[in-house]
Amino acid sequence: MTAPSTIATKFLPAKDQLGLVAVGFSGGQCKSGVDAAPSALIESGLLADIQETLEYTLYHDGVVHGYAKHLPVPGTDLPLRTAGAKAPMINPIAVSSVTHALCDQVYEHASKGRLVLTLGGDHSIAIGSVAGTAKAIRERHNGSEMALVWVDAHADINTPESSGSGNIHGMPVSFLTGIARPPKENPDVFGWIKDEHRVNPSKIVYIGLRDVDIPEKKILKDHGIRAFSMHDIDKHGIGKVMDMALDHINCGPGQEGMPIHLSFDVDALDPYVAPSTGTPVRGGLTLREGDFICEVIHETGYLVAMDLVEVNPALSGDGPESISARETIRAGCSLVRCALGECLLG
Ligand SMILES: [Mn+2]
Repeated sequence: MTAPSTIATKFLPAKDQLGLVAVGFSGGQCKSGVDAAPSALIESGLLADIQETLEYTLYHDGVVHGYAKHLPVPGTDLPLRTAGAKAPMINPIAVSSVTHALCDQVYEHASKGRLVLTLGGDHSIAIGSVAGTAKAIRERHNGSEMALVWVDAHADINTPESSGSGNIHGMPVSFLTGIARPPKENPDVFGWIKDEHRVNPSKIVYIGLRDVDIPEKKILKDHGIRAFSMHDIDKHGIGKVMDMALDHINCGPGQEGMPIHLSFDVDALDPYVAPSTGTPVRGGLTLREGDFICEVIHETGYLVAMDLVEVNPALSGDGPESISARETIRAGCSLVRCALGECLLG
């Protein structure tokens, strides 16, 4: 048992108003099943915990969105080969239009001062959720930027040109920062992203990286983006890494603080605790390290939005599918509860 959080929020008018968007979308990558995650998370009792134990007022339309009316006619969303690309973008029109619709949904909650929880879906959906939060924060706080904490095994910062797979779930950070622009070959693809939706690369911090493509390493270096890999966590411990991460985004003790969007890919956790995910990488975060990241972000009082993505109940890792999925869903629910204020004592 736990009680509602006692942490005061700095960038939200009330600390107990939560908007939820459930996104059943898998088009940013090629494995089916990740679209079933929101239902699985909800069926396991996540919303009851949020409302009854953590005492949030929940704003949710009761729908796991499939975005049927936003999807292109089957057979028309052809792979988009951009000049110099190794691989064509897969499902470019679908991902662009679904993330645009999600941006509007998240904005709707965030503009009313609600904390927004987006349950994915694959990580391409963060293009919509982060964009919607960033726009609302700018409007509500006199043009203020927000910080983006990206917890992931991967950097997800390929451009359409650098990507080896063409899967857009490996590109969201490049579109959100403007490092990637709408492709000349079809400017409608992510043409809806404007400056008001974007995140400043200097306000991004990565945690948990361990599978970063060579072109992505160059992008991170060229743009001076702060990243804490598993090596850093091994060296300093997760406590010190979180101190350094918050310091970088001006959210440490004595600093002014800024709104934080937490985008948590369940594959940041070690496959031992979260096996049911599309691109597992060994050597990841323990469950406690993942929960700790979420607890620390909650304790700042600056959290304005969270994504939980890439839970895929249809994938089994090395174990029986049902057990793997159940453990991964449990881990995902724990991360969300910690970010929303669950603590071990009190
Ligand atoms: Mn990711």
